[in-house]
Amino acid sequence: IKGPPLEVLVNICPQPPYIKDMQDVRINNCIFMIRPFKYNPTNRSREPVPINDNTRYVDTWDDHHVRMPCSLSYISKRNGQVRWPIICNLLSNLKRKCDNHTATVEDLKRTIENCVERHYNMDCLEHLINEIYSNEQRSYFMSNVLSSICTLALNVDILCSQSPPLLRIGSNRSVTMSQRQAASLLACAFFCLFPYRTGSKVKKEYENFQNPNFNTLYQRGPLEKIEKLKCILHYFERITRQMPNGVITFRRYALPDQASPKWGKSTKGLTAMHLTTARKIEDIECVLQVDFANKYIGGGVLTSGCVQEEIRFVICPEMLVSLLVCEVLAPNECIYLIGCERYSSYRGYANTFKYAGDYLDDKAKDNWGRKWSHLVAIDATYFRERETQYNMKSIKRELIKALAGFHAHGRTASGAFPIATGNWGCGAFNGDRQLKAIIQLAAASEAVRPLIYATYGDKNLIESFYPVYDYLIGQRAQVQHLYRYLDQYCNGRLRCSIFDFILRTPVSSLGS
Ligand code: AR6
Repeated sequence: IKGPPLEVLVNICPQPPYIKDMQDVRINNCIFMIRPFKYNPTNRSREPVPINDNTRYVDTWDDHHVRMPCSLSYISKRNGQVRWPIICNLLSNLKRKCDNHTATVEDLKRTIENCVERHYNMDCLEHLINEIYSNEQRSYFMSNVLSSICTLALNVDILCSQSPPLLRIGSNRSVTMSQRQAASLLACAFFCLFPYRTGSKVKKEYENFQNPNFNTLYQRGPLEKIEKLKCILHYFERITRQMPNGVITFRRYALPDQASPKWGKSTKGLTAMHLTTARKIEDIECVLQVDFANKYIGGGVLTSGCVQEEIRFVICPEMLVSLLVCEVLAPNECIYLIGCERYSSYRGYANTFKYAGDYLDDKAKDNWGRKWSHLVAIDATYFRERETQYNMKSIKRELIKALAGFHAHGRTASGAFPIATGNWGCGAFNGDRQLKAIIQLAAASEAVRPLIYATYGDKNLIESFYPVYDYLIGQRAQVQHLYRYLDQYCNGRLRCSIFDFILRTPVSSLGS
């Protein structure tokens, strides 16, 4: 296959993109849970500190912040008492048993149920620890690891020092926290402590949010759930051995109406593109990687889903914090997950997915201390009937969604590092691979960003896409022409693929 070699494109931006120092970011919409921090590669052990580390926990019990289990406003409906001292008591008891090497899975289950005052099925958790783990693994987990998870949850008020903001629809906000803060939030999710997010108790304000608590992951289900749980428990094991000291950011972005291009008039030329079958998106470095997302970020990661998004979130569990803070995505919105570390290796996919041991993530860090890992969550449309994707209303929706995700932020070229995507919307969401390829090529060209297209083993797609790209480049096609191809293809709904339609229709015959 012709085309520029992958390595050349990837090395367009070998350094993490330049970003302003934290104290220079004076935008209200950037919320920091840590004090201004500057990463210094010669002092790698320095760790960011919580924003209010000298004061007591600053609680905000409202519908723009995560309602935290440590809030004094969190009251038991059963007895009218503040819940946090009761939870602390339960977790401290469990921790004591862990430290004495006497804690059992039964103790863990009882602690969770008492903390949340409800009964859960936790067959999957029990099966993994009691039946699958070796004696050595079980005793290490039930003593060292579980004890540390208790400590992290018990100290969430000190470590986080304030309630994280919710990233609500249209808010264009970001939240930046240390990996340690993320770990303490995930420890609370491990014990299912976040209030009003589960089952019949979901508050109206959380209707459009995921449930970040792990109760559904513990519930009995297909075998791959156990493998996902192995990845998440492995994360806790890793951070118990050594707490990572970096920073992560979740950023919500809505493409403004005025930034939506007139696709049919855009004179932007086609972007540079490279196709690869062998590499997975997460293995392509120094790019903006695409998460084939659900509008509820994370999709089925804590239930039974096990495709691209879910796998990514379990091998990089800090991404699960997004379930806690992100409201459902609107059609013109995306979420960036920056700096999340990868902890697990895996093999297989969907029902063959398997945890495959530790993964050491040695990516460079930017000046905020975030790993050079940029993921953008964009949710394609689910087409129950495949036919419904061939109309311009659907296509415009997908173009806007892709452009929101691909949009280059900042004026410098370093904000426009390449995008690594692939069969977005074409697995669980039933899209047409060729149609999505043209849509994503149009959006990346409009955003003026190089494209690396990972076809995930689909050689046919590579062999058919490259000649189409070559044909278009040869005719100096622009974004407007891709748009017209899409329009005429859908209107004619010819009995051929869009690639065949393009190859038999010269750009000059498209009209204006
Ligand atoms: N790298 C590159 N390509 C991949 C990878 C990878 N690591 N993994 C899968 N593919 P899918 P969707 C290819 O079904 O259709 C989730 O539940 C592979 O060809 O994950 O957008 C979300 O939460 C696969 O068939 O994405 C949503 O609910 C194709 O990408 C929903 O699925 C599509 O992957 C999104 O479904």
